Formats: sequence, C-alpha cells, structure tokens
Amino acid sequence: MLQAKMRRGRPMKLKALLVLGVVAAAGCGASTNTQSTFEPHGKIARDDKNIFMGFFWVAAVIGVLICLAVVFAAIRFRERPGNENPKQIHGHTQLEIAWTILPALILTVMGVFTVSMIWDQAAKPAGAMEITVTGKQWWWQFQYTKVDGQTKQVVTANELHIPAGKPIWLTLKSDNVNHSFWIPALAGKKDNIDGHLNNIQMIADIDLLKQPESKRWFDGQCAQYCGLSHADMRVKAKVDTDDEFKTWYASQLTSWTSDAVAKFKKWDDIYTCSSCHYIQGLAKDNTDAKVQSGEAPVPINRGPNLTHLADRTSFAGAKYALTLDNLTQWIYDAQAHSAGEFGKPMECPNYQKDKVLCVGMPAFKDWPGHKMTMAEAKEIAQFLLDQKST
Ligand code: HEC
Ligand SMILES: [Cu+2]
Repeated sequence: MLQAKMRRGRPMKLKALLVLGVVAAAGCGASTNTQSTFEPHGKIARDDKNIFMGFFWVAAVIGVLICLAVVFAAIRFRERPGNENPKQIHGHTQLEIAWTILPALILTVMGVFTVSMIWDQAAKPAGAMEITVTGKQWWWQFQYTKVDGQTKQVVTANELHIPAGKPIWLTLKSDNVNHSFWIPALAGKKDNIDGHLNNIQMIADIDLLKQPESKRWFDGQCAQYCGLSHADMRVKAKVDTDDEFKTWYASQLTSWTSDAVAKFKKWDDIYTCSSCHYIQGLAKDNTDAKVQSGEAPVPINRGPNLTHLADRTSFAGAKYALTLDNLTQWIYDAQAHSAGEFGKPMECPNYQKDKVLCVGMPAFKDWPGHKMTMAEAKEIAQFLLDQKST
C-alpha cells in the first residue's frame, strides 16, 4: 500500500505524514502532560530534571566524541599497502595517565553535584507539613500528621492536597507488599516498603497559583509492581492556594452527622462497610492498623476513609471518575472493576488481618445471606455523594 503510493509519485504525502507523526509523538508531552519528569512544577522535580539534563549532555558529548574518534581511527588507520603495522602506543605513560585522570575528574564533578543534592533532599525542611503515605493494594492512603504545628489527623485516599510553595515531608510506608510513590511533575520517586520508612520532600511551585484550579492537578502512578492491579494504582495531587488548603483540611476533619450515621447504619449492619472503611462519626477500634515507629494509627484502614469520599474527584486508586454511575457499579460489584481476584468473589470470609492473601473489596452482589441489588447500590452511592462538605 505504502509502496504503491510512493510509486505513483506521491512520496511527499508520506513524508509529511511521518513528520507529523514524529511531531505528534514528541508533542505528547507539551504542557498538557500532567505526569512528566520533563515538565517539573516542583522544586525537587526541577532539581532532578536539571541534574539529569546536565549529566545527559556530558554523556552525550563524550559519546559523540568517542564515536567520531572510532570512525576517524577506522578510516585514517585502515589497512593500506605500505602501512601493514601502524605505530604502536602500548604502554604510553602520558596517554594512560590522561585517560585515567580525565574520567575520574568528570565523575568527581558529577559526584559532587549528586551527593550535595542527595543531602539536600534527604533533610527534612524546617516547619514542613508532614504526611504519611501508605501504599495499599491498590490505592494510596494519606495521613496528614502535622499541619501548621497542629497534629489533628486527616486521613484520606488517592488524592493528595498540598499548599503551593510550602515544604512537605512525606513518609512512605507499606503494610503489605512494596510500592513506589511517584508524582513525576512534583518530586522524585521512592519505594514504600513494609518494615522500613522512606522520606521524600515535595515543594510545589508557588507560580502554580497563577494557574486556574484545573491546571493544578498532577498525576502519578505506583512505580513498583505490586500485584495484579498494579497498573490501576494511580494517584493525583492537587496544588492548593493557602485558603483552598485550609478550607479543604478543615472539612476533612469533620464527621458525618448523626442523621447520616443512622441512615448508613442500615446498610452497614448488613454489608459491614465500616469494618474495612474508616468513617468519622462511626469509627470503631484500632485493631486493623499496623503501625510503624510511632506513626499515628488510622482506626480502620483496609479500605479508604469513606467519610469525605464526595470531596474527591476519583476513587479506587484514582482509576475511576467519581460519578454516581461508576460508584454504583463499584459498590455493586467491585471485584469486576479491579483485576485483584480475576473477577472471582473473594475467597477469604474472615478477611484475615495483616494477610495479603485477601485484598480488594468484596462483590456485594454476591454477599452471603444478602445479595445487594443494583437499586440498593445506587442508593448507597448517592448517599456517599451527598456527604459533600465543600
Ligand atoms: C472486606 C473489606 C471491605 C468491605 C466490607 C467494604 N469495602 Fe469498600 N473497599 C475495600 C477496599 C480494600 C477498597 C480499596 C480497593 C481499591 O481501591 O482497589 C475499597 C474501596 C471502596 C471505595 C472506593 C473508595 C476510594 O476512595 O477509592 C468505596 C466507595 C467503597 N469501598 C465503598 C464501600 C461500601 C459502601 C461498603 C459497604 C456496603 C464497603 N465499601 C465495604 C474494602 C472493603
Ligand atoms: Cu503499588
């Protein structure tokens, strides 16, 4: 097909198409890409990009010089009648010293930049806001443990809110398999490891405040294979103005009204939602929380905190948009919407604590003793959406 066109003398069109394709591919990153290390919107991400680009160009120049030297040598010293044996330089002391010292110098300079940046980023900035990020299968839990000196804890999922320009100190952990937390436009990537705490800094550009709210959302992704739904384990970060953040934070501290709790109880009694989900106003005990090194526990954390789900834009590892329809489908048959158990009903009736065996949310359409109807799922979904605080 392509050849036929060429033969008919229209290679220009093909060329134009090719060029367009390349430009389109290259342009994918242009300003609309919210998940790119090449478009940093935070200090750490920018520092990382700059050091990467610096090293890239050093390596590129060296690489090109070496290629040129090889080509030059191959041509200049090729076998020709009369020069069977070119001049030998084996054991040439000056040369040997030069090609030992030069790379060592280059690496030392690169090393100085790298190490000073590592130290810079490894230090907890003074007055930082502290947030613990737990990787779960397959979603993210955010615990705000220190905000403006306050230690009132906000627990939320999948959507990180941070005020622009303020230093944030993230503590990464896991209570299951390993994950890796990465919001490329804002900061570097580090692993969430069970039994070990990692930290990263995040400082979103203050300039972002010139942007409308819709341009202050950034995407991320779990970057460490963590089971079947790993690819669905996404994350969003919203960079707030100071006021937006304060309003959001205050709203997240509130509980459901007693009327709301009473209404929810009738479903909760059947489907035990609150045995896996933290609901402020309905919180139970702490037994499900596996805590490391004095971190504040989340009362119930097998699933995300549902209290303020309605204030988020997405759910289930930020995979689905928060709409009535999506939420209804999820509550009715979550297993069909996550690759966790190959769509099979969960095979662990006791939801054993601290066991990775049994992950995800049950399919309530198959709930033993009381199969959920779609109408009921819709009612619950609507109820959850009605708990919007802002
Ligand atoms: C056995 C534990 C368990 C029970 C019981 C349970 N869930 Fe879940 N639920 C989970 C887990 C785990 C997730 C996270 C799954 C994911 O994101 O892949 C989840 C996710 C959700 C989400 C998405 C939240 C978000 O922010 O991503 C909603 C909504 C939800 N559950 C509602 C309910 C409702 C309503 C009930 C009761 C009718 C319920 N769940 C009962 C474990 C449970
Ligand atoms: Cu993961």
